[in-house]
Amino acid sequence: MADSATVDRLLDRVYEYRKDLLKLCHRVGGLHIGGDLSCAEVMITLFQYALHVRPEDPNWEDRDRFVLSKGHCSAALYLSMAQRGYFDKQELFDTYKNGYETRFGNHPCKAALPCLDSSSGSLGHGLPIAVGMAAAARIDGKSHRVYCVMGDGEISEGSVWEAALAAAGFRLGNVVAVVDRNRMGLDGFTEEIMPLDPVEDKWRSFGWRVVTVDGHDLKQLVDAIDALPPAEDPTPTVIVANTVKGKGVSFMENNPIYHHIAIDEEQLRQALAEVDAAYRRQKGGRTA
Ligand SMILES: Cc1ncc(C[n+]2csc(CCOP(=O)(O)OP(=O)(O)O)c2C)c(N)n1
Repeated sequence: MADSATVDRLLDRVYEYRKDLLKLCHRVGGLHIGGDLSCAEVMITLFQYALHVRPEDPNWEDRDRFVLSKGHCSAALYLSMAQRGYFDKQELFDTYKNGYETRFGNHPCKAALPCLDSSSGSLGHGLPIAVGMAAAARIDGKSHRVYCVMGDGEISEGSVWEAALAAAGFRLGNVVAVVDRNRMGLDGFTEEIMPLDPVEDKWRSFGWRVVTVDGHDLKQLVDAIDALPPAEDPTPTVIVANTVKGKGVSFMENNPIYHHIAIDEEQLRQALAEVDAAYRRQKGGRTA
């Protein structure tokens, strides 16, 4: 069971993440802000609680692996990694570019940033990569886990389901997938574009263990991590995290315009004020 000190620590990290994300979006002239905001609690729980890694030794061979399959949300990854100590946040703010000229491009590139476990950006490839890593761990007799975060629009890619089949078929309980179930893709709602419900039944029928959580509830996320079976288990796990695209900023929530966009000074001010107020409410609620 998640203890309140852990949840409180993660809450502070999520607050910092949301503020940094909004400032970065304003500064660099556009991010995939909606999907970066929806996966905030998922990313912070993974990077601040779940992942056994050594940022000072990023190639440590027994580390857990992490693949951000929804690679368009690179800012989510960079900010989570900066908080964990992989690199300096200031460098990210100074050099992030919509391109590949820096270590911090708008899709993660391992050639530019070797501390990543994988490049990503072309949707539908992250889970196949993660399954390959997990199969390699089995062959090498290693007991680390491989985590993979996907978008829900993304899972309409056929390659996701080939990988799902393989993970169960090869008995890879060392795979933990998280679906950021914000119910939106690039320009609309998943259930109108390519219906996924009942999404849990689909994963179950592919032989996966399925856990459904409120993806903005840190306690539920921590409990889901704590309840993972040992990596040696034969059954892969998927955590379906029900989230809201644009979470935390009223004018962004469930609004397809905010899939990828820049924000001006006034929008930044309003967004930061809302994030601030929500944080104070949550903190007050926790200490009352
Ligand atoms: C193979 C592929 N097709 C199309 C795109 C363009 N694209 C970028 S983001 C996106 C929508 C993704 O939706 P979802 O997976 O739900 O991500 P989220 O809503 O969490 O941002 C699309 C279609 C892509 N990156 N890769």
